[in-house]
Amino acid sequence: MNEKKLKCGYVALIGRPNAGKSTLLNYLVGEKIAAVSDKPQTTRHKIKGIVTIPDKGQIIFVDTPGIHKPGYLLNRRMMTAVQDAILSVDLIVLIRDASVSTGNGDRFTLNLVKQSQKPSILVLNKVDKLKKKASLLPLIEFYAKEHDFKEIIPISALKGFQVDILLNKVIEYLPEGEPIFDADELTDQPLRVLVAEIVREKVLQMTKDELPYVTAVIIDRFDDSEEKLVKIYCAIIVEKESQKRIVIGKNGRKIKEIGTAARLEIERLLGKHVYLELFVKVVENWRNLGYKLDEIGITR
Ligand SMILES: Nc1nc2c(ncn2[C@@H]2O[C@H](COP(=O)(O)OP(=O)(O)OP(=O)(O)O)[C@@H](O)[C@H]2O)c(=O)[nH]1
Ligand SMILES: [Mg+2]
Repeated sequence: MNEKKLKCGYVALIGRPNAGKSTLLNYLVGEKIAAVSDKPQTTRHKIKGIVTIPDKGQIIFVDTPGIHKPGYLLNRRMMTAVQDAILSVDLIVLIRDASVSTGNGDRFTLNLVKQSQKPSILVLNKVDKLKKKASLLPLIEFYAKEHDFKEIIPISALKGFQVDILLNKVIEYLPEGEPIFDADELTDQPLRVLVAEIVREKVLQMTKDELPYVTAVIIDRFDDSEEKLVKIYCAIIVEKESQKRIVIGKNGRKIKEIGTAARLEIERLLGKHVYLELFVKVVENWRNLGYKLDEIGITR
């Protein structure tokens, strides 16, 4: 018997805010498990996405918050999550938005990868946005000179372009091992967290300016005691009365819109009818309150 050994390992998805890490995670897993928005700093904690490939092995991807300069305690905890992920994985996938120019944040991010001394793959994302594919060349040259990446792979996480190539390369660099999770397990996120993140994503997608940064979501009650209907009571936290008014909107129109979009997605997730009650609560300065962050699930 000359059977090939199975591979299994952890892979961190790291990069600047908005690079497309969570979009890639969702594509890889084939389900929406991470919130995505066009606002930076969408992801606030580590999210595992599990991909099991029959006869080949299992890859546990760890989506992380986008790397930025932390101001509040919230942001410091987000950056601790990135460091934790880097330390605990077998392979790092650095995701770079190839449609924007290189800045100090990109250099800082690259340095984290270098310092980790872990094998790493560079993914150049959003190639669907590039008018000329040749514009990738200077970027490839820059990164190849800076660091010994195992692979440099252009992809589109949104369209799925070359994601299969990435997946095949990732598994090559993992250690041999038996799967850790069952093949039907897709994430480590409990249902309540998935639900809270759906609501937060809708707030992010449907509001602008400072709202995304100051919004958190807490599930106060999750009642699935009835066979066909799940009742969910959910608090949207903001920092000021003025922000509360924006989330509620004129005649409550905005919060109704957010609630409907969130409910439809939660119903798809749970496969049941959902009664979703949203209310907006002001908690001054919650981003600097350790106990609030613990309650929200951004622990350290
Ligand atoms: N055109 C295009 N847009 C993309 C692609 N990948 C992601 N996006 C968009 O980029 C934005 C940010 O995507 P996210 O997946 O939330 O980015 P992220 O890296 O997880 O961001 P943070 O969680 O804030 O660190 C969203 O509007 C996505 O739809 C891509 O391949 N092509
Ligand atoms: Mg994200």
